[in-house]
Amino acid sequence: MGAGAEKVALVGAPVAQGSVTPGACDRAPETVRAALRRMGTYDIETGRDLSAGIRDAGDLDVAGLTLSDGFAPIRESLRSLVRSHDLTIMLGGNNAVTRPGVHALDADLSRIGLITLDAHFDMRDTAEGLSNGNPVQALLDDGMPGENIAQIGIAPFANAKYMHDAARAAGNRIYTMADCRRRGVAAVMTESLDLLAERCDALYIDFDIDVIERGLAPGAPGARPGGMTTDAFFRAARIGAAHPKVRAVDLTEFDPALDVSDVTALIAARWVAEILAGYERRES
Ligand SMILES: [Mn+2]
Repeated sequence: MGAGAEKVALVGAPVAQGSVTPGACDRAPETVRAALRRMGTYDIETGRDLSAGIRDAGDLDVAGLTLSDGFAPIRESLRSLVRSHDLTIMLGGNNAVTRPGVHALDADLSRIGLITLDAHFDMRDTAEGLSNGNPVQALLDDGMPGENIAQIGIAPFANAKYMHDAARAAGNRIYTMADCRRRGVAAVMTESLDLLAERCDALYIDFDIDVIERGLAPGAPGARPGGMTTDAFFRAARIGAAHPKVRAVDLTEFDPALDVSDVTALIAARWVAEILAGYERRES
């Protein structure tokens, strides 16, 4: 996409190990890059061409590693990108990449905020081992305060009660999909950013693509009917990336092997464009 100063970094984290349902999320970065080549740069909403350059740092060499062994390499690589860029975009990979991604912002998690757009709490019991089903629980175990976490788009009949109880007990701010529909995703996103920015020095946003309505995102194996519209997902991306405290974002759980007619690949590519458009709002 656009040329210019490289204030935004992009990196692939092709992690498929540790998925509760095995799949091919490790193919997402290459698939999203191919879809990005089909995207224009002119944003008719703003009348501007995207001008922020992206430094593509390639893919991390983590595909063959367990989640435990991949933790430090992802954290360290992300950390160096975060230090040298205003905003770093990580393409998963499954949702397990979010834990090392958050750690990359600061060793002290007490001043880091996390917003998830996800149908799931991702709070499966970590005693059963790390998986793409428990990065949020793992972060709480790591010492992240629940008050620093906002979870947007949680779906009914897709999470166990013990996860809901644990999220509430930890102090996570929870917005169900019904909350999103009633209030609008944009309002919920803005409220989450404002609340977390008050308590935190830097913010991380995890966009699990399974928050989107399943009928609209066939390449999201965890998606369910009744999910977020694609339009709302894009709007949330643009609003999130515009916030100056947001230092890293990820897109997870896209399995290209399940995609139909490149629908989900094109959602992921448009998400990258929306992140850039949001980032450019910071400067104007
Ligand atoms: Mn997830």
